[in-house]
Amino acid sequence: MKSLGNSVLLAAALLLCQAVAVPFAAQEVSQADVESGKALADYSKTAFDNAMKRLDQSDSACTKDNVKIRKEWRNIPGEERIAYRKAVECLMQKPSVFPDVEGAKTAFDDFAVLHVAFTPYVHNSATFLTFHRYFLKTYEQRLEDQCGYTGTIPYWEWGLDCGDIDKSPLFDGSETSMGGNGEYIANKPNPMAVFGAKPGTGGGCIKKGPFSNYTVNLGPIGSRKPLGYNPRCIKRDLNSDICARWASLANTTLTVRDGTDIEIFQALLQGDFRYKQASNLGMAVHGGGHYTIGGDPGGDFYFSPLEPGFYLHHGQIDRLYFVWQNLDWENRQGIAGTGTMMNMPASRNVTLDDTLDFSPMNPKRAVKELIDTISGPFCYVYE
Ligand SMILES: *[C@@H]1O[C@H](CO)[C@@H](O)[C@H](O)[C@H]1NC(C)=O
Ligand SMILES: *[C@@H]1O[C@H](CO)[C@@H](O)[C@H](O)[C@H]1NC(C)=O
Ligand SMILES: *[C@@H]1O[C@H](CO)[C@@H](O)[C@H](O)[C@H]1NC(C)=O
Ligand SMILES: [Cu+2]
Repeated sequence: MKSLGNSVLLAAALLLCQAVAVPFAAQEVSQADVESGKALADYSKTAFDNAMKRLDQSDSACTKDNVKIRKEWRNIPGEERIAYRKAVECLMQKPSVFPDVEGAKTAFDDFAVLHVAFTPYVHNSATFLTFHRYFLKTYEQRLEDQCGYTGTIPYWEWGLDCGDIDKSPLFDGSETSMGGNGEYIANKPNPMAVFGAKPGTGGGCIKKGPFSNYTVNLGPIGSRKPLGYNPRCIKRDLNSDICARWASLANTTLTVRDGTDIEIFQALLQGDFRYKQASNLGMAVHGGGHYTIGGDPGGDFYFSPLEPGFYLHHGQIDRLYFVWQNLDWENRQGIAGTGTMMNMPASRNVTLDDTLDFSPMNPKRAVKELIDTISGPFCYVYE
């Protein structure tokens, strides 16, 4: 129960905060701290602390005691990484909920079906961040409910691996990784040459270690029947050049720092060339992370959720959204944009009351329920 006295105190506290708060954009960071990742780590820490403070003050079911903490892959002990990988392998053995989709054989495949249906509406549009946030949550829930997984979805700080992606703890092929590179293929097509990128160091099937026995069932988008049953090996084409030029620590830091509002932030993340601030970013960090993995289905705009690394890459996108929001929570709960990719075909602005319908995989949710990671269907923060 709130007394008048408390309200007055609260008002005084708010006034005090306003008096001392420095507008976020005015904070200076040195070039050295941008490049080393220190500035990003500082943003991350501040956002975490701010979210925890909000948890202290909130009366929702999500509390400091039950909030889940999503972590970077290399900050997770080896046995927990193996548990995560095994839960994903388990999901690949569970039945699909889409009996009418010929190529959907497993509960893992279902995520591609969902993503493909939404792809033209949830990239370079108002719901890019909220859709993928709910998508990851749905995946995490499946791992828990169907495979007894007790951890959280990890994320992948791309910039830590741009020096040599083949040695990444995420993709080094060891038991504690999400599988290694594909076999080296010389003279393969290089779709990212349009961005000036060098070819990757793999390109063929993953021949040994985790996921070498995984069969990709659906896609690719260019096939005669993308949702048909098209079994094949998983291919990867790890690419340090793409990582260093589009997904470095500096690239990531500046995306967070220079995102003055949601419209610009999401444009910077995706290299949305309709905005002058993003017009020189090429594929930007979102594309950079995707094409650092590359291959099939990793490099497929529609079917990339069939690449197990997808969820760690998008974990990072969601983490950056969390960090950006919680650096200035009061001003960062909005959305911007329309309901179609690059507004083609032209459509109306999406509102917070519009919904994303994940049925039969998860209930329909209003966009406004998907803004905050510590309320509504969510209860997690990023460390
Ligand atoms: C892949 O399957 C073969 C044959 O069933 C098996 O011998 C091998 O250990 C499996 N490899 C992995 C990494 O699971
Ligand atoms: C990404 O960062 C690197 C340095 O880490 C820089 O050379 C490159 O220009 C940046 N790329 C973009 C698109 O800003
Ligand atoms: C749609 O949103 C943009 C800003 O994101 C705004 O400038 C424009 O006026 C809005 N259009 C309508 C019809 O509300
Ligand atoms: Cu997507």
